[in-house]
Amino acid sequence: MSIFQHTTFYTTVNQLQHLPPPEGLLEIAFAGRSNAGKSSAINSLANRGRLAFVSKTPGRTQHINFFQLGSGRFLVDLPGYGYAKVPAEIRQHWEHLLSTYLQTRESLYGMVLIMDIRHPLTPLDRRMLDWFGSTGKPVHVLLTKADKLSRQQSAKILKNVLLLLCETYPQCSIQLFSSMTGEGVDEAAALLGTWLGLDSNLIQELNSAQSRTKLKIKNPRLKGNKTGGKLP
Ligand SMILES: Nc1nc2c(ncn2[C@@H]2O[C@H](COP(=O)(O)OP(=O)(O)OP(=O)(O)O)[C@@H](O)[C@H]2O)c(=O)[nH]1
Ligand SMILES: [Mg+2]
Repeated sequence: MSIFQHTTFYTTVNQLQHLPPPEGLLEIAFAGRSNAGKSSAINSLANRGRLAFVSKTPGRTQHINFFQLGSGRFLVDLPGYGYAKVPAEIRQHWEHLLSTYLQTRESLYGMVLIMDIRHPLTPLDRRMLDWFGSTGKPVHVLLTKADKLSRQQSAKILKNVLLLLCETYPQCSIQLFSSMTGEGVDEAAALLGTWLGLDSNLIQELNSAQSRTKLKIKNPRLKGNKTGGKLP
């Protein structure tokens, strides 16, 4: 079972002042070019088809979306960058939102940078690494859509990108990933689990808290709920 199995949608934010207060929270942000596969990666980690909104049309995630795991831990889906058809005004707003969030958010533990394996390390990806690199926080790169290339091609790109990253961003790690085939999902989940301090005891706690909630929802007529079907 995925350790992110019980992730649920929490909130969506389009203004810095609406971010949840950071005290006591721990977050991992998913950044990357529009259409690279950020929302799909969150869904794969949570082992859920439709948690984060996925679309063939680039630019679909336009807000900062928070998905909660429980115990103040969150996966955060960021708006994609590099989508040419976005009006300049909105693009500037996103840039400000993203750069400020990535550089100043106290509860942000690390960033998952999603790159389509066929277009790795674009100038905007490097800019993102520059913004975030200054924080000294860890970055984990997922080379997504690995299913689109042969094993040999994927391995070659992985090696090249790793070499380039090592030179400039020593706090980076990298792996192959595919939301389509599930390649690399367990590996990524294990690393991100350690970032969030999800040891086996805590995972068990989160799972049983979730089962209790499910039980409540499945039995709306349980003691204390006289109105029946209406859920909290
Ligand atoms: N073949 C393949 N397709 C993928 C993979 N991951 C995502 N896709 C497809 O790529 C498209 C974009 O995926 P999203 O997850 O919506 O991408 P995003 O980065 O969240 O995009 P924005 O929200 O626009 O920034 C969708 O059609 C997905 O089905 C993958 O690993 N393999
Ligand atoms: Mg998205």
